[in-house]
Order: sequence, then structure tokens, then C-alpha cells
Amino acid sequence: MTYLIKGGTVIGPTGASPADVLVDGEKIVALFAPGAAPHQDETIDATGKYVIPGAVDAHTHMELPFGGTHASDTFDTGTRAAAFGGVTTIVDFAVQRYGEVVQDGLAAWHGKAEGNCHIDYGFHMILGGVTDDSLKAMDQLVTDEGISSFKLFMAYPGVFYSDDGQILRAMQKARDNGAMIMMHAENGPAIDVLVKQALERGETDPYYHGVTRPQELEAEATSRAIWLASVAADCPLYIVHLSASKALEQVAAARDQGRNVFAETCPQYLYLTLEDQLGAPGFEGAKWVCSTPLRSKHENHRADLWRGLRTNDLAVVSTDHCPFCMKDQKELGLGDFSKIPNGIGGVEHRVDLLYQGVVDGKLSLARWVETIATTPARMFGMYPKKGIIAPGSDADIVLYDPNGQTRISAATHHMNMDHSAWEGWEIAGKIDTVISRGTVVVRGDEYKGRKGHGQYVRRGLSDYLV
Ligand code: DUC
Ligand code: ZN
Ligand code: ZN
Repeated sequence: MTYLIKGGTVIGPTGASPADVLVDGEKIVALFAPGAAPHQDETIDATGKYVIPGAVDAHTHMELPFGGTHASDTFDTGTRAAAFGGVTTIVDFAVQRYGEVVQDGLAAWHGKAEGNCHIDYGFHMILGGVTDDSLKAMDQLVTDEGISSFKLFMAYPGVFYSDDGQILRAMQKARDNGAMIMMHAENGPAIDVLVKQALERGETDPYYHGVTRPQELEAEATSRAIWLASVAADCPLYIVHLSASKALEQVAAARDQGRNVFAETCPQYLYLTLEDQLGAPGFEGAKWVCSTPLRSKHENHRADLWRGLRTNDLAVVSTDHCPFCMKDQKELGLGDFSKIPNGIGGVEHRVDLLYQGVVDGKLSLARWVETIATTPARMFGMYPKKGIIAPGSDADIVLYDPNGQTRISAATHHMNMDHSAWEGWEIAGKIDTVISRGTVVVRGDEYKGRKGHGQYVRRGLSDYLV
């Protein structure tokens, strides 16, 4: 089907301009000055709307096994919720557990996702064990499977943790095959000492999850990862879920030297705090137990992170979507914060929450689109198929109403969670229409998409390297 999206203002990484967008089948075929397009029988009226590329969430965890349970969104529920939030592509983390063959972990993730996704999806690979075999597998995944990024953990000893020697070996391999190393940068062994000491003092509430993961241990790990990448001949390095000022300083210093060091942050670190959320009365704070943790409102983290987004020291905003219900899941940590499954669900709200940053004067319109769509597509080898409104690109398009209003609540969200980290928040802007490869999947509050529409995206190497 061919149709024209008429009367809107197209926003891209270089700014805004009024334009009409011609879609043919699954692709964008042309952009026209307003009114200049040949007549089309089918049109979508975008008057008064921003026309932005479908958002790309490069960090989600559907069905992740964690802390004795599984993240509560399946690929079905999670990608449907993502579509409601203006997301047309996710990149989820396939998991190689310790001792498992990498390709078997990947096959398991394909098994979970295939036929169940409402929007397009790709995979990063979590390496739970760095061995000769998994290093070899990295080459095969880059060459044959469209997986060009690998996540390692400096945290969670005994679960996902890799030591410095293992990290260095994986970085050397990535340097050779062009892949990106994604790093969970927190000093896990030191955190485990602080956790044990806190529990011995009887400090068991969710608040202490934050206290026992101080920003120094994020900054130290970030710095160590940057040095290790330097030893690996400037292997491309991407720090995930950066939350703290001191960690940002490490990234900024490396970038000032022209290094291939990049970082993302997430909406929770831009808005929420250790005191107001993690420190909520009783067990309530469990809703916001995630790692890296929320930071203190008495320090400058949130302002520094917004600044980092403006200066591109933070290139991407992802969600680290990893939802757990309070009932039976977060509750596993009643009386012991270290047993609360780590994660916040937010795949549905990132586009709106970042638009609020535009309204608040913290981000330009162009930077909004760049950080939620264009740069993640470029960073992870999906551009220009994804992340841009341009001829030849997939017709992944969101009509966004800048004058609308969004109210967030567990009663109305579509994620499979019995609470919302953003309950009662009223924010500016509203998703109006979401188009995935030419098909309207959301119009207003109505769902028009279908399970199985989403296709696996084979990714190339990053085109964001300096
Ligand atoms: N952090 C989380 O909060 N959840 C899943 C894994 C992670 O690194
Ligand atoms: Zn992580
Ligand atoms: Zn994560």
C-alpha cells in the first residue's frame, strides 16, 4: 500500500522541517515540501504533529532469568507495550549462561522471540563465560548471525561476572572482528563486601541497595573498562546504564582524547533518586531496585546526565527494561534487599519522558530524536534502515502530538507489571500514531498491530566509531 503522511513537521538528528512523507509498502520512498507530493488516494493527516523516526530501544531484557525468577514481560507483552511507547525496534540481550555454548544461548533467545514480536528486534549477546570457545563464537555471531555487540559484567560475581583477564581477552577479540563491547561497569566484588556488611548491621531495606553500590564503584569500574579497552588497542567500548557524575567524568575524559568510548543513560537516572524512590517507606522502594542504582538527589547526578546528553558524552538513552512484579518477584527480597530482583520496566515511556526534557529546555528536539532513535541505530549497525526518516529507510514512523499530555499508571500501561515506576506522572506530549515497516500498529489509544509482525534485524558493525 502507498500512502502520504501529510502536514507534519519531520524531526531528524539535524533539526525540524515541514515535509510530507511518502510510504510505499514497508519503506519510505520520498519526502516532499508541503503540498508538493503527487496526489495519493491514501493519506494520514499529521497536521500539528511531529513526524519522528520510530524509536530504537537498544537495551531491553524480555524474560531475563534473574535472582531466581524471570523478567515479567515476554517478547509478546513487552514488544506490544514498546509499540504503544513509540518504539519500533528493540535490541534485547540474549544470554549465554556460565558453562553454556554461546550459540545455544542465542538459539534459546530466538526461540523466545520468533513469531512473538509486535515490532522488529535484534540481539546483543551477554557472555556469561569468556573461554576459547566463546571467543571463537564471537566471530561467528558477527559474521553469520547479525550480532555485533557483546555485554560483559564487572558486577554480579558468580552469575554474569567476568574478571579483568577475561574482559581483556573479549576486548581483544572485539578489536579484531569490529564488534562493540558493552560493559556493566560496577565493581562487583567490592559491592558484595558492602552488601554483606550492611546486612550484618541489619540494614535490609531496599534503600540499602543504593547505599551499597556507591558511585565510586561505578566510576572505578568505568575507568578500569576504559583502560582495558585502551590496552586492547582502543576496542570500541559502550558503557551501559551510566548513572553517576563520577562515571560520566571518566567517559568524558576518554572521549576528549578521541577514544571509541560511548555511554548510554536511562530515564530513571535522569528523573528518579535514591531518597525519593529507593528510600520510599517500608518495602515500596523495591520497585526501584535496579543496577546501577538510583543516585542521591543531594549530589549533581541528574543535571550532569542531562548535560552529558547535550554534549554527546552520553550518546544514547535506553531503558534497561527489566520488569518484575512486586507480588512474588520483588517480594523475594522482603527482609533482604540483596534478594530483590534488579530491574525497572520502562520500555513504554522513554519517548515521552525524554520529550519532557525538551519541554523543560534540557534537550533540543533534534537531540531528542538523536538519542532515542538515530544514534542507537547507528551505534549498533542498523542505520539507515532504522533511526531516520529518509528515502530507502524502513517506514518506522511515529506521529507525536507535542500538545498532548500523557498520564502514566499501572492501570493503563501495557507492560506486564503490577506497578509503575512512574505512577501518576503527568508529562507533556503524546504518542499519536505508530507505524512499523509501513503498518499502523498504534493509533490513538487503540492497538492495530499483531504478534508476529516483528522481524529479526541482522545488524552490521557500528557506524558510530571515530
Ligand atoms: N541491571 C538491572 O537492573 N537488571 C538486569 C541486569 C542489570 O544489569
Ligand atoms: Zn547491566
Ligand atoms: Zn541491562
